[in-house]
This record gives sequence, structure tokens and C-alpha cells, in this order.
Amino acid sequence: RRSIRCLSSPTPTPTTVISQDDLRKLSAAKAVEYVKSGMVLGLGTGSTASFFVSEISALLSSGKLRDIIGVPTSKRTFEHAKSLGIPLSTLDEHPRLDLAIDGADEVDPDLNLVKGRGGALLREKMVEAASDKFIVVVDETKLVAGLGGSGLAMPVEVVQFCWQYNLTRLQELFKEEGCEAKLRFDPDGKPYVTDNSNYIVDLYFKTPIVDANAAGKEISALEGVVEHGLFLDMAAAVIIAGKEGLSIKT
Ligand code: ABF
Repeated sequence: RRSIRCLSSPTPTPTTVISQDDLRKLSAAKAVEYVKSGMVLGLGTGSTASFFVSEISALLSSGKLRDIIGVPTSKRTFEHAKSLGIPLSTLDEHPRLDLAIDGADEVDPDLNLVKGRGGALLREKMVEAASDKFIVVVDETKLVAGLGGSGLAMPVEVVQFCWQYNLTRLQELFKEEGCEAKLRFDPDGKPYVTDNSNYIVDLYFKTPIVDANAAGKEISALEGVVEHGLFLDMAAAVIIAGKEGLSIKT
């Protein structure tokens, strides 16, 4: 049974304008409270997770945290954490993590997620599945009644070999749902290439996915699919920052 705990918020005056970044910072700052010295930490990707990485670095510098080892979920996060001097490792060296903190693109009422619009879904899923606890940090715009229901992309990482074949099969899988499959491109017009040298096919659903478990299994069963952005039954808690304050769903 899910529960929601509402926490107090900075009391906004009528003139206070809270930006989406402010909300993401609040969520990331709350997540830091779950971190203890000596932990091996999964470091997520995306703007909210990057605020968390900066917070961890500040706490290490001030001596409030010690002996943290970070396992980044993307090359981007690796570079950011390295530039801040956070000691880093890999799943090869640390196959079990204490805690992972990451953002998400969609969160449903059962804490199932769509992730990977930032392109890092494979490493995110590997690191977060290897963590004893996975906590998600979002602003309230990420909450949906059903996954795929935002009308935005549900990413699938596919091998480059015959990507069009992969795309067609993915589209056929959900043709009754009126799903549209599109190859992701970089702003320069070239196909987007993931950290693992794969492509991404973004699935656009017209209505929320009815059975996300079944959908995930069907997608994974396609040869040529590397990973999909449905993160089901993985999150232990979601910290949500909204204009009315912070809440934690468990
Ligand atoms: C990662 O970054 C991804 O799984 C997700 O696609 C994205 C969310 O980014 P942001 O926090 O910037 O909204 O967590």
C-alpha cells in the first residue's frame, strides 16, 4: 500500500516565483538526507540528479559526509562528478550499491516510471537495479495517471544494426494503441547515439499503456532491443517537489 508524506515547504510570499529548477533543487536537497557516510551511491542523470551530485560534492567538501563512492549512470554524470572531485567507481568494482538517486520522466501512482528521455536508460537501469534502495527525485510535472500518458517519448534503446527493422517491429507491437515510433535525432540532424553506441527509438502513445508489465516484456523480447525506459517496481520512494511543498511517496 502506497503512502504519501507531506513535508513543509518554504513559505512562498505572493511575490515568490518558484521555477521548475527551484523545485528540482528542493527535491534533490531532500534526497541528500538519505545519504550516510561510507555509502556507495548510484548517481543519476538529468538536471534533478545533477543538483543532487552538486549537493553531495558540497557535503563532502564541508566534511559533513565522508567516504562516499559514486557510480555514475552516464558519461555526462561521470564528467560532472569527476569535475567536483567525487570519488567514482563502476559496477564492476562495486556490484552492490547502498543507494541510487535519479530523476524520472513520468511517475505513476504505483511509483512505476518512464525514464530515459535524457538517453541514459541502460546504465540507469543497471545501476539502479544493483542498488539496495532507489529513490526518485522529481518535480510535480512528472506525475501521470498512467505511464505513456504524458504524450511524450517512452524511449527504447536499440542496436544500430537494421534500426529501421527494430523501429517497425516496435511500432507494430503497439499498433492498436496508435503508438508512433520515431528514431531520436541530435540537434545537428544525426541519429542520437547513446553512451553504449546504440540508437534510441522513442515511442509515443496516444493513451496511457494499459499493462506496462506486459508491454515491457514484449519490448524486451524483440531481438535488437537493448533496454526500454519502463522502470517497474524499482523505486522505493519518490520525492516530489511541488508549488505546495515537498511530499514523499513510498
Ligand atoms: C534521467 O534524466 C532520466 O531517466 C530522465 O530521462 C531525465 C530526467 O531529467 P530531469 O531531472 O532533467 O527532468 O533521470
